[in-house]
Amino acid sequence: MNLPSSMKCDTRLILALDETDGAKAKRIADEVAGLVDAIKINWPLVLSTSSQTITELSRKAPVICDFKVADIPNTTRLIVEQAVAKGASGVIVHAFVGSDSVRAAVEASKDADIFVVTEMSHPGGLEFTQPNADMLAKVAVDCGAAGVIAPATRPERIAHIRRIIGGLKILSPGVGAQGGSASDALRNGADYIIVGRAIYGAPNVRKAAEALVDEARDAVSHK
Ligand code: NUP
Repeated sequence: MNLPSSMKCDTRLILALDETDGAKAKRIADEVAGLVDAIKINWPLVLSTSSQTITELSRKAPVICDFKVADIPNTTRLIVEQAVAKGASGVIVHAFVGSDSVRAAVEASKDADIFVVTEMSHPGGLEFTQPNADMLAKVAVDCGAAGVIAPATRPERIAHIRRIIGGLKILSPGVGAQGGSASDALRNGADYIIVGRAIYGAPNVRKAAEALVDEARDAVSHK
């Protein structure tokens, strides 16, 4: 069993840095560093630069690797070990592959956090992930994950998943470009909002992040 997440929870904002221009990605990370609790990176940035980006960004903010690992336990362990060795504070994994793989991720993560995808935020998330979200959330609990990913596009589903996972963290993507609202996600039980295009695609990146931090602060104080 892992210890509870040690991720800071100051602004409740996690930047999804899916910018594929490496230099631009670093500039954006510098601009928002003090405004985010973590930076989440995904395959687009890692593939367009290198895994060294994990290390470089981890000097600016805690890095969550959204690798959505979905593999046998041994391969899962190897991926999580490599991400953590590069400086990741968290790794996102799928649970539909089975609890043995999620358990392998948690064991390999040491002090880092494992976050399990439950219901996905896009329309296709209704096809397979929504009907199985309860089971996926339960795997997160049973395997000692630090938290789950749940959709800001369907805030009522965040509240539902909260009832299954108790005190685990909820990280919620889908705010902005996918149509979800930061306030609704947080009021329905998300601990963090994950926001990508609405920040890195904004004309003024810092202002966009600040507006979300303000909205999050209000939402949490009026919960
Ligand atoms: O269900 C999920 N939805 C989702 O958008 C699970 C995710 N991990 N994500 C990720 O969150 C997605 O891959 C992207 O990196 C980010 C959302 O970005 P944006 O829609 O705010 O630009």
